[in-house]
Amino acid sequence: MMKLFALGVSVMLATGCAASTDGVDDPSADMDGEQQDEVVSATEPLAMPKPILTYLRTQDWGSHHLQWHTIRQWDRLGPSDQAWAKRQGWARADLMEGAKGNGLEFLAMHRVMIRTLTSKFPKNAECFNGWEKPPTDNADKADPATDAEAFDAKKAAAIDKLQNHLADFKTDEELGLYLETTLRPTSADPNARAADKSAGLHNYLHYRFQDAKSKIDIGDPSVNLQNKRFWRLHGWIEARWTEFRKIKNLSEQDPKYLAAIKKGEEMLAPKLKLPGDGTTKGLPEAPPESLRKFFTKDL
Ligand SMILES: [Cu+2]
Repeated sequence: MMKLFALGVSVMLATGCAASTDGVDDPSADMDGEQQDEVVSATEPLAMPKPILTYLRTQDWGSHHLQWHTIRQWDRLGPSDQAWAKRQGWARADLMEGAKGNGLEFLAMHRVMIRTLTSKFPKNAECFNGWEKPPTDNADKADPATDAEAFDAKKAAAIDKLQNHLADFKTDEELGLYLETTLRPTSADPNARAADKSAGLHNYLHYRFQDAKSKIDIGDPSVNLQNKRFWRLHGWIEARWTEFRKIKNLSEQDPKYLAAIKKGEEMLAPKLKLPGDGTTKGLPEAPPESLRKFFTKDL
């Protein structure tokens, strides 16, 4: 235990995306959780700074994030996963992943998370800057892939499009869906896919870096918010969206945009009364493995 503590202190002294004490204002936070954050900090090289881990845990963002994704996969879930979700008090979302409207909500929800965390933890703002460009080399020094196969050529073309041809997209929605997922569900087929195989870079990158050995696996929505690589990916997406809106001269006062941001904010507000004894203990039942292994190759 002493060792873990010492490690925690040495990490605390660093700045930037290393660690900070911003936002630590609740000395009564429960010890179990605190210890859990210390273990993650000390054993996971990609862990976000500890105050952020503590914030994510006490606000139960992991459960919210799992819920966000799960209820948008509803029509594709098997009966036992649906039953589990219902027992957590969850219900099918109006828009499934890949349906028209889900692209903007995907961008907006992640924007709300990034803006919330950077305003609460300004000294760690650089944790959310994101990649200049997603790494495509399997042996990348900072972000080696867990996938043995070389980077998919169609997804590499998507990176070029997103880095250099953003103006080709017409709307936030088109950009969001293209980035997020290959799913394009129809009423007849919840598993229908986009004809354009360069779509879905986001899900592909989650898949490519997933790591079953990690406690903060980027492939597991219930824990991946604790992972720096998650924010490298989503920081990059965020920057691409910002650039797109700049190129198109789109205002943050646009009602459709504002409504999407508001919806994201409402989702994150800790207003959900979770079954059990409050908002900080997570879900009443641990999520099944099938929902924690979320991302597929999506080619
Ligand atoms: Cu993601």
